[in-house]
Amino acid sequence: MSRHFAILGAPFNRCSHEPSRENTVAPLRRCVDGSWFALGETIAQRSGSAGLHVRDAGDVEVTPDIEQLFARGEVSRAAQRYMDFLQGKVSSMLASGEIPITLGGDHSIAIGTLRAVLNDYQERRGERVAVIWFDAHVDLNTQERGNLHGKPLAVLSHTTAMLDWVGPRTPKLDLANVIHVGIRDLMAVEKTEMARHDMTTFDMGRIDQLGFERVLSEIMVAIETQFDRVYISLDYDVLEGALFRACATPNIGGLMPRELLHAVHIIAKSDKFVGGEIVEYLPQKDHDLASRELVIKLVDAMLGFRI
Ligand SMILES: [Mn+2]
Repeated sequence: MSRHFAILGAPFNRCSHEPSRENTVAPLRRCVDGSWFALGETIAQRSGSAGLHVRDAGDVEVTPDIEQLFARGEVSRAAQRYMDFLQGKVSSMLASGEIPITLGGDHSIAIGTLRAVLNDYQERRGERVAVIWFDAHVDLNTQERGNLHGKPLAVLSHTTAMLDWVGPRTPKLDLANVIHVGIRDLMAVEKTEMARHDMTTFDMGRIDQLGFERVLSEIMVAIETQFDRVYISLDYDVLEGALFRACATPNIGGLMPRELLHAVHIIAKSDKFVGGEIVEYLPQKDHDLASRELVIKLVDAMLGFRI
């Protein structure tokens, strides 16, 4: 089976706990001193392997009119406008049969990418999409206050208090289709929501009890038996925060690179894999460049490679 991947940058970091105007994707694309890795080389190396096509689709930029909205303090409208652009870009990739791999950006960008995925697979084809959410947090803050990067699942599932984000034409993500992996930090309001919905959650305590391989095999059985498609939303902060601190919210007690690379590789090799994203990585905090190399390896794992 031939697979066509499109690598898309979504350097939107304006709705995080530590907002920034920096383009966090650009440094991944180019060679830097002190690191062997660059995204461009991975794309060139993998494209043309048997049946595999990979292209760099460039960035969805924060346009001057969005900047103007931010300057006027209209954060919600600015973010909605960006998500509309991003959704349009991902939709056109899906329409041409591509598998989008999006590099954030903070986790709010999942609103744009997943709306495109849900429109195409769930609304148009009537299929059930599993969303594997690797994260230290559940990102289900339903309150008006707080940063958008802590709310993508509240917005996508229409359980948010931010009603202007949800309209009759926005696809609704059923929280029963989300499998959380790596959770270890919850808000009270999120605990309430989790109790209300039938969610599958492998928090770090459960992962340590069961062992990671058993957790991964349970996830794969769920994908095989209950879903038509699978999408990966990967927040960098799922990683062990004592070592991997190149994000706004590092959190100790998380996954190690080997576990995460293994899981992403196994899931992305499934015929049901329709795309993924890696979010929240901040190159300006990545002093030894280890995280840069890991993020590029995670992209490679999404392309189906471990070596
Ligand atoms: Mn997140």
